[in-house]
Amino acid sequence: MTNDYERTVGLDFIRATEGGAISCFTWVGRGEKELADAAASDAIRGTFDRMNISGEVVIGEGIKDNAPGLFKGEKVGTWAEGSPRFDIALDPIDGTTNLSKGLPNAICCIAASLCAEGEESGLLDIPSFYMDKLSYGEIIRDAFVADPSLPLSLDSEPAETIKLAAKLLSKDVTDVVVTAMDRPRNANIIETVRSLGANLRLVSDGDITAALAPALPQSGIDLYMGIGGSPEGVLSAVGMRCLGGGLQAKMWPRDEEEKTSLITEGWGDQLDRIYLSKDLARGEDLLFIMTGILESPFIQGITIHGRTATTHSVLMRVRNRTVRFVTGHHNLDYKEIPLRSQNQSLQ
Ligand code: VTB
Repeated sequence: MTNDYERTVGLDFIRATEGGAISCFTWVGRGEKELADAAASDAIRGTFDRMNISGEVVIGEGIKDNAPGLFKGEKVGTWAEGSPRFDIALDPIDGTTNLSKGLPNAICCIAASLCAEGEESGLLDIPSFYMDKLSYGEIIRDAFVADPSLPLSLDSEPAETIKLAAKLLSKDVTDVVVTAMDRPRNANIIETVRSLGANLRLVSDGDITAALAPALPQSGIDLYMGIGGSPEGVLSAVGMRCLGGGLQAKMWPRDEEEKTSLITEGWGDQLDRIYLSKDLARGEDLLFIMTGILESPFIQGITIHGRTATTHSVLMRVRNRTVRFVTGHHNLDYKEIPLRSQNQSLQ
C-alpha cells in the first residue's frame, strides 16, 4: 500500500491554522494589521518547522509586497529525507482589515497540494491581482455541468444568472441571497441584485468565506459574485472542489498597465478564459484547511472563556470530499504554540 500522506498530515495542518488564528487573536480590534499578520505567520512557520514535509509556498505574499506573511518560494517543513513534497497556498489572515477593526469575518487558511518533484502543481498561481468570481452550491453546479450553455457563467448578464439561480433553487428571485465584496468595482452586481429585489449581503473584506458560503446550505447564501483577490480565488477553488459546489473565475486586470504586463508575461491568451475550480485547483491530491478567527456565515470565530480558547476549523480533501469540522478547546495555561521567532533551532 502506498503512503497516503494527505490522510496523516491533516491534523498537523489544522494545528498550523489553529496556531495562526489563536496567535493573532490578541490583535483583534487594535488597528494593527501588520502585527496581526506577523503573529499568525510566526505561528504557521513555527508549526511547519515541526512538520515532516518538504513544503514550498507557491501562493503567498510576493516578496515585493513587504508584508509580514509567508512568501512565494519560501520553503516550509523539515525537508527531512523522504518527507512528502507539498506545494502550499496560504493566507495567514484573510480579512486582516476586519480583524484590525474587530469586524466579523476573518480566517486563517491553507491549501496544500501533494506533488512529486517535477510534477505540475495542483495550485495555479494566477498572476493578476484580482479575479472576477462567481460561486454557487451543488444544485446549481449540477445543472451547469449537465448543460454548460446555461446563462450561469461570468460571461452571462448577472441578472440572468440570479434569475436562473432562483429557478434552479425553486425560489422566488426576491428570496435569492447574493454576497459580494463592498467595493466600487462591484457596483454593477450590487445594483443588479437591488433592482431585482433579491437579497444582498455585502462583506467588507475576506472573500474566501464569502465564496465558499453558497456550498453550505446552512449559510443562507445562494451566490457569491464579484471581483476579489486572485490568491483568495485559488484557495476558494480548492475548498469548493471539496464541498461539491462550483466556482468560476476570470482574471480582472486593474488597468491598462496591468493588462499590458500580463500580456508581456505570456498570459494574453488567458485573459478571457473562465477558469473553473478544477482549473485553479488541479487534480485530486489537494487539502484545504481553515480556522475561523472572527465569525462568518461559513465558520465560527474564536471564543475565550476563562483560560480556554475554543477554535472551529475545517479540514477537507478533494480526493474523497470528506468535510471535517473540528472544534478545539485549548487550555491556554498548557498550550504551547510553536513560534518560529522563538525557536530558531527548529528551522
Ligand atoms: C479580498 C479579500 C481580502 O483583499 O480578496 C480583497 O478576501 C481584495 O480586494 O481579505 P481589495 O484590494 O479591494 O481589498 C482583502 O480584503 C485583503 O487581502
